[in-house]
Amino acid sequence: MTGRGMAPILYSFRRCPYAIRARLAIRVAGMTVELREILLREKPEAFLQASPSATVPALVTGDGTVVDESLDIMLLALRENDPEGWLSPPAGSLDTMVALIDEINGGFKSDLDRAKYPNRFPDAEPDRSWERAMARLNGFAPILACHGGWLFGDRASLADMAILPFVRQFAHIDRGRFDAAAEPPLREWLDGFLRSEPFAAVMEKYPVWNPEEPGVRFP
Ligand SMILES: N[C@@H](CCC(=O)N[C@@H](CS)C(=O)NCC(=O)O)C(=O)O
Repeated sequence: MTGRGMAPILYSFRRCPYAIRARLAIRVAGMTVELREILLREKPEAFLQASPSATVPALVTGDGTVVDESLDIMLLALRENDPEGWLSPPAGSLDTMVALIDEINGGFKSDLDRAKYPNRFPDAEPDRSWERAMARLNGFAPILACHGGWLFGDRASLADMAILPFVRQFAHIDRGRFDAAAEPPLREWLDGFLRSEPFAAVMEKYPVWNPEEPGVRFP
């Protein structure tokens, strides 16, 4: 538990797309946290005590409030400070962005998991799931082309930053297959993100947190 005035604690796992989106928002908002990198197969006791869902990311704020939904962490950080206007995109509203994020976290994520981890799902049809997920992403292509490369206007928004970590995870299942199937605006959207400074900054490698010591300062 942190005391009042102390930096919030972020339990994180580097490659987790939910944790990546939370770190992107924390960083752009200029928030500083104590990052505790954990292993999902060896969750530390302090994390299990803090997070009711036992999932990362989990943010423990200065007053001890626990936020264990990645989108809520993004909103908390950005409502504090949103210098790039992620919450107010040129061509959309917060409600339309959240609706799209929820939709992607539903059907698309379910197909992504079935394509990536078929052994975990006895009923999985990985190939069909892959094709369906790919088709869903290609559905973004005309919007990206029309908006100059982003989902809700000509600059990055909450929706782009919440969704791109999952596009990355999906593309990494088989990058060659993704590149062959992806419409150019989709590929450019992902590649631009992967090459970006914010992405590099949130993907820095940190040692696994030792519960005897403080975590590391992020960003
Ligand atoms: N509700 C969570 C879901 C996060 C989630 O599922 N994270 C995965 C890692 S990518 C996790 O912690 N899984 C628990 C586990 O593997 O034990 C959120 O959006 O933050």
